[in-house]
Amino acid sequence: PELFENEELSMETSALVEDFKRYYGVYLAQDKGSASGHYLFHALALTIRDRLFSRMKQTKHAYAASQCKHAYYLSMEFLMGRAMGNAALNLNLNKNIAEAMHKLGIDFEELVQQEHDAGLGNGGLGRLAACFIDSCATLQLPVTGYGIRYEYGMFQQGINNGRQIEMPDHWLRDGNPWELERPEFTQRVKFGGHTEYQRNLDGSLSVIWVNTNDVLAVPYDIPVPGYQNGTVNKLRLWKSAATDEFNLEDFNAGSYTEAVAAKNEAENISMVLYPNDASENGKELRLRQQYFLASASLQDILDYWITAHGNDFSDFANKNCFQLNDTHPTVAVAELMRLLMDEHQLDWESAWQITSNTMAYTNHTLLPEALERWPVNLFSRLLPRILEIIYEINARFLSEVASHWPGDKERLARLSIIEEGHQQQVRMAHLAIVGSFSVNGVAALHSELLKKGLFSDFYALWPEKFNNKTNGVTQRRWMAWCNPALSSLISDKIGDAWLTDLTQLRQLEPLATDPAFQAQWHAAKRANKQRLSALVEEACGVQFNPDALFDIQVKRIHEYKRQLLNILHVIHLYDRIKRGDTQDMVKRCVLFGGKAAPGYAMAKDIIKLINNVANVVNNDLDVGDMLKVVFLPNYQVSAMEVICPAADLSEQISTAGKEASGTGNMKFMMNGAITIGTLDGANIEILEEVGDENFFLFGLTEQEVNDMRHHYQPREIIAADNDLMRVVNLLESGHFNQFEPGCFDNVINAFTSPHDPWMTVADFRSYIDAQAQVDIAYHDKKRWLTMSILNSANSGKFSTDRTMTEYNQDIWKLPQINPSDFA
Ligand code: DL6
Repeated sequence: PELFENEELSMETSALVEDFKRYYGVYLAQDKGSASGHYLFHALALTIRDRLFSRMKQTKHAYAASQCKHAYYLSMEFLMGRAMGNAALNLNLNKNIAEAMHKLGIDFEELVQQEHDAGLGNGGLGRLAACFIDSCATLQLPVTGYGIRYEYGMFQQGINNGRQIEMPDHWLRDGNPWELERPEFTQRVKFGGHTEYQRNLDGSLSVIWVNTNDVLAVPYDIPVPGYQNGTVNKLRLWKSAATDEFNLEDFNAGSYTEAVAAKNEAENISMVLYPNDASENGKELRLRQQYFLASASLQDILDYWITAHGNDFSDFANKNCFQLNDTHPTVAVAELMRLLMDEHQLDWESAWQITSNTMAYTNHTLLPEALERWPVNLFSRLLPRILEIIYEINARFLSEVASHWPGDKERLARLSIIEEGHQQQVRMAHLAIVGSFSVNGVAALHSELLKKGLFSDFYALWPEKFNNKTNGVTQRRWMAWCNPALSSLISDKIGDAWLTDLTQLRQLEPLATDPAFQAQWHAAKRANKQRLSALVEEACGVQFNPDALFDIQVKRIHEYKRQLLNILHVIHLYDRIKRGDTQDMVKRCVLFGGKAAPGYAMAKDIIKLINNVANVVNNDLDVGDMLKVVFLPNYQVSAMEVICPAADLSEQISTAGKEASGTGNMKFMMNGAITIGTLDGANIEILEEVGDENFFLFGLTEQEVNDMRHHYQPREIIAADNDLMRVVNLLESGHFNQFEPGCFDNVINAFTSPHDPWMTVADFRSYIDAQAQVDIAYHDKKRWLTMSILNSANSGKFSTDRTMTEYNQDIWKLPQINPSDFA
């Protein structure tokens, strides 16, 4: 229905209305009366998309006209979430769209909810990539993202009898209105076969890689809008496809169907995202995906170069830079060498000069189980030419090491790209460091630990390569879009410059104790808590009281992140309530969310434990609303958009030295949650920014963790701590698993073992004490509100605008390009 017929609409709004009607009625062929959410969403998405693509074209022309340097962010994951709200905000069309939809009797906010999350990532690393490209577009930096267009993203998580179940996420089933297929830029990626020498006309030898099984890489472009600045950058995602060449032998032998079926192998490459965030799984398909991404992207970039410069690569390294998001795309080092030498006839030295001056590597983890190694025999079967090049890179590198440390055989073995052993392996991190001019960690502590520990030999050799780039998040999505209540309050007080300069939030500091401002802050927070309560009630059937403390831990489920420590605290609170010891205790609603890797049994047991404890606590009449606990299923980007604005307490409780940075910690801080955390990852920098009195610090330091490891006796600690003893007794008595005896034995054995790497028991007492301090602080509403405002006010450092500015100043060195200067 066209309501408000007489209302005067702006030109922009009228144009939106007209475009929407055309898409809905003509392109999608829908009738007025049959409004379905699906078609309404698509009609609006296409309307917005037109505006994105026209700016994307202008941006591309500006980059081409300026002949500027360009950076490429190569990542196996881009965890984009939903696009519509962000696009509307960044195009400055929020109000117009809401008006246009209102005119048509449609609720814009409801339409936004129709969108399926683009879950092309596991967690922090993938979401970081999404925040990075948002900030690059906002800073008007010529940066393109390259990734894989997985048919199935991160699995959908269900909970059945307390246990995680995984369901496929066919996010493309209803179509993706934000992408544009670009078949004209299709690339060919080689696999298998063998290499041969070929004599050139000038008598020199070159290598050819023959008899390969090729796969096509078809690009799909997704617009990445900057914040209200006319720039729209590009994310190019590759889909794999079979070549049309049938295996002729099969075909002629009458095996037509087998020949056609071979298509599957090609199409499988981009079929599914591997759902492991902190462990490598060594599957051949994963290596195929990595090479597919690296090869297709580099060929695309070289084609673009050649269009403008022919085969003259002399200026290539001055005009291009590749940022490798962890080791996942690191095979790009060898692939660029191959393309330059085998396809474009450069000699080794020239190709190496270019490669080692254009590649930059970011490390995201110290966990040994996440460090990628590939068996040499797999490489030799799948990528024989690439293995030859890696061997040559290694030989030259080791001779440099040998001249630096003459006679030091052990160091040679430690540094080698090839790990010896009963099965030789390619160490991808070593390839990345050798091939890159920059190596960075993602928080100050993490970068220090890389230099001191994991990469200390490399640091001794090339100290100048190492640097730190503390992570961030984009405040456009993680405040402006997801927390309109707080954002408009802030903008009313200090203006809206914080949207592109988050340090402006510091102006809130003097207001932190202002009673009127505190009241408004509280009202915004409470409305957000009500919104989250509705979500929790719908998903879990549990009522959260918006006046209770919202205590939240959402992130991947992993032992090092210690959801276990949190649930032990919950059991402790439950035990206190049952004993009538509720002095100084505040009402708490504890929310957990996150996915476990499907093969990670312990993480899945921890989910089960959380659900069983929740079940007991929530149904105990003695507990009432003193304590509520939920495990929110299927945690994803769009869920975090409701969760982080509503949090009071942010749980960042990893074992010190294990969390590289964390980025959820930053989202919570920005939105006024107070952190309870260890001295780990970026928590340390959060603490520095906000000060001791506005942070609940607990736990061993990284050094203390390592010292204690040698004489760790958790059973003795338990015996000496009455509260902990009671918690463990409750667990061991089967109180939370009366009908499933023994089902938590593995969990109990793990955290009570002297070999527990995560040292949960060691930090229990200081965690419980810090939580008691939380209760005291929350009792004092004014104090809590002051802390909350100061957290937000001091979160300026944690914008990816700052992070990207640092990458650009220290690594990429790109100019800022404003498309309107080239119009
Ligand atoms: O840098 C982004 C993110 C960090 O914030 C997390 O602390 C870290 O655990 C995560 N790393 C991974 C590991 N993946 N690999 N390899 O996801 O990166």
